[in-house]
Amino acid sequence: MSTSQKIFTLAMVRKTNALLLGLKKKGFGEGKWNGFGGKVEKDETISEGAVRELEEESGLVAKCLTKIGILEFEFVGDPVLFEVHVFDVTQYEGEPVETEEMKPQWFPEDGIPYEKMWPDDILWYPLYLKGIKFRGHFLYQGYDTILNYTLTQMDHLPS
Ligand code: 8DG
Repeated sequence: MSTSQKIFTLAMVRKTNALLLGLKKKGFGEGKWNGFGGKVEKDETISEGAVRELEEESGLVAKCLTKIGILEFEFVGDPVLFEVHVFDVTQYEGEPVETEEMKPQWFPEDGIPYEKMWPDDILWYPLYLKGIKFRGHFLYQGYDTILNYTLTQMDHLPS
C-alpha cells in the first residue's frame, strides 16, 4: 500500500518524425535516455513545473503543452507512489543545450533507443507517437523489472 505520493512531470519535445531525448547524467534514472522533467514544487501547478523543468534541463522554453499521459509507478518495498504527468511539446523557443543534468539529442521516431530507457517506455511510446492519450500503472522490482502493469487509452485526462 502506498502511503505517500510524489508528483513529477515529463516533457516530450517533438518535431516532424523526430523526438528530443536527454541522456540523464546524474541522479534517478542516470545513464538512461528520457524526456525532460522532475518534481513539481509546492508553489507551482503541474504545467508550470513541466515548463520550468524543461527549461532547466534542456534550455528550451515551451510555448504549447498538451497533457498526453499519466503514469504511476510503485517500487516493491517503497511506500511512495510516483505519479508522472506526461506532456507533448510541439512549440518551443530556443535550441537544446547540454545542461548539468541532461545531454540532449534528436532521435528519429523509428530509432528510439529503448534498450537504454526505462523499461515502461517501449510500452507507452507507441500510443504517444500515434497521438493516443493514456494512463498507466507499473509495479517495478528494482529499476529493471516490471512485475505487472496496466495501460489504458483515455479520451480525456484530468489536469
Ligand atoms: P532532483 O533535481 O531532486 O535530482 O530531481 P528532479 O530533477 O526534480 O527529478 P528527477 O528525479 O530528475 O525526476 C525523474 C524524472 O524521470 C521525471 O521526469 C519523471 C521521470 N520518470 C520516472 N520514472 C520514469 C519512467 O519509468 N519512464 C520515464 N520515461 N520517465 C520516468 O520517474
